[in-house]
Amino acid sequence: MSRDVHVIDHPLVQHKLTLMRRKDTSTKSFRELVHELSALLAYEITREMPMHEIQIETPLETMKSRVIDGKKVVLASILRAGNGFLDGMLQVIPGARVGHIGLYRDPKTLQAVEYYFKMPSGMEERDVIVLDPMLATGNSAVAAVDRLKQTNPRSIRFVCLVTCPEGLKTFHDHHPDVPVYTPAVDRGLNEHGYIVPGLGDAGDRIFGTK
Ligand code: U5P
Repeated sequence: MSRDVHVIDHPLVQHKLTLMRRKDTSTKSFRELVHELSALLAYEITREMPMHEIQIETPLETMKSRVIDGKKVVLASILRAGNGFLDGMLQVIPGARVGHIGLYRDPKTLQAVEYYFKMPSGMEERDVIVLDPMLATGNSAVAAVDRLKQTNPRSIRFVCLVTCPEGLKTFHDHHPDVPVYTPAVDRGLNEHGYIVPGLGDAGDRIFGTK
């Protein structure tokens, strides 16, 4: 197994992922499930965020109480499937900023090609959570994080729904410092670069485009 991989084994997460994997799950259900699941993932991923104490006043006394450090978190969505994570995560981290990274996968070479990149200002003081439901060959994730690192964020985490050993290896060969959070590490990739058993094309399933 690759370096920094956090497998999120919570029963609610695993149950919802099982429902999403089924081929007879409708677009409507799939979208609802990705929404519910992403809120749970956001909760797990933010578990170790740095905090500091501030002084506040309750109706009875002053006290010191903890808040999250630094500027607002950035949710960096790899278009288009990453957008499926946004609503659920924003429910848990409502103040988060949202960045977009447009990449498509060349069907022949399976290499990621960038067509859009927009992040908030002040990245040096921000923690970034990169969103893509499937870390498959890892090429998109590597390209997205390569590009993100040019903005010098304070930290980067990567979150997906399903990944595989090949994708994790490629990703961590390039970015050993970026932890991956995932509910599932599947068997591998097929000849078209799809994760097996997987759940199919995440973008098509979220947006109903197949
Ligand atoms: N992808 C899927 N399902 C798979 C494999 C890949 O939807 O089983 C899509 C995802 O949308 C993701 C991209 O954005 O391909 C990741 O590809 P890769 O660069 O990791 O191979």
